[in-house]
Amino acid sequence: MATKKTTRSSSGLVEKAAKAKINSSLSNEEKIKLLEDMIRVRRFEERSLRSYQQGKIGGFLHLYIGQESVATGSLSVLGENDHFITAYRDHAHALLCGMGMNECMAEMYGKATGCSRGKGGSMHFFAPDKNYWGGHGIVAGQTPLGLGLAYALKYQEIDGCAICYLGDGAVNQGVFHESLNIAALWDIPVIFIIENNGYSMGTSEARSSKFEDSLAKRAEGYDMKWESVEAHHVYVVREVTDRWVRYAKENSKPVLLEMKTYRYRGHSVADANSEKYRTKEEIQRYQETMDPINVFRKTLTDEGIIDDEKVKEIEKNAKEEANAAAKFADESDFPTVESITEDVYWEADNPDERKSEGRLFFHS
Ligand SMILES: Cc1ncc(C[n+]2csc(CCOP(=O)(O)OP(=O)(O)O)c2C)c(N)n1
Ligand SMILES: [Mg+2]
Repeated sequence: MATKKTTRSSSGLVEKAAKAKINSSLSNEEKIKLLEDMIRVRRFEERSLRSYQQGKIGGFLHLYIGQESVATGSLSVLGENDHFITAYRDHAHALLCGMGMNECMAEMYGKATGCSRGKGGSMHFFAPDKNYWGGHGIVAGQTPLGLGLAYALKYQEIDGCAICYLGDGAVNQGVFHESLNIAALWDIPVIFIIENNGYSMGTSEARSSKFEDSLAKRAEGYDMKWESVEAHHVYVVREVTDRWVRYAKENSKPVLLEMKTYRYRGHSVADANSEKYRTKEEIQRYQETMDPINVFRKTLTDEGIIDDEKVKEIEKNAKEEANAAAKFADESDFPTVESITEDVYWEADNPDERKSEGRLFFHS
């Protein structure tokens, strides 16, 4: 059975997406909120970069700057029974599902007030109460977990789906293909979204992946639907995600989507070569013509919904909120040495309910 869905490029795409009900039904306030969401994410990350440079944040810091339309658009169409999971480039997803800047910034500072009590850092933001299952450092490690989230929903006969985000570099991992196979074989309502920013760690998509037309086309080998889009405009991301979320839920089927996007910064802030494996001009071209915030700001200006004054106000609030979060993180305490084994194993925290045998820690 043919399951092909062709790659769609940007011409006419935005106009069509704007007319789709999921977007045309938005109020002016809701549209402004989408812009505000993207600006908040960017200002938060810029502030975290400053803290990193000041030596306040250790470990890794992978910035999402340039990709904001993808998480903002796709998460904005999810319902209360829909769950999601991503890799280590996880800050945007956290803020967009309602996590606060304070708990996120404090996590990066390694403080006890952080969302993972300072034990996870930038790559391990979690909020299961908001259906956000992290924040994972092993490339493609989140793909069988995303599959499992959707499996659990199906098993419990809950009308929901799971979105599993992954990078373009993750598509060559064996476990991703195992996940696609089971998802298709067992009709699991999981939507894999490849956030294709063109690069993995120090190498380009073209140098590391063999594909024809689109990375998502690999879904055909699993008799699975797929679609590939230019994802710089938040309306496009919303239209595509909404359509496939409905398909996944109504038919209990998996989907593989590719959202073409771009990251301005290095792979992590430790990547000193981010202008060596690509040209400065390439980065500049994206910033000037496809920046998700500028692109959407222009749309809202053309629609007569927003003016410079309002944007200034949003920018100011976002910066102040991010600065306040850095202050909060700075003033918070580090976790105590005694708490080092807490929040690692559920059974260690709940010894009376423990059912397994053996040692939970090497030295206990
Ligand atoms: C299994 C595994 N192999 C290698 C690494 C090192 N590593 C971290 S990120 C990365 C590149 C992934 O790139 P991509 O999937 O495109 O995601 P992006 O960083 O662009 O968001 C690599 C190789 C890892 N974390 N896990
Ligand atoms: Mg990538």
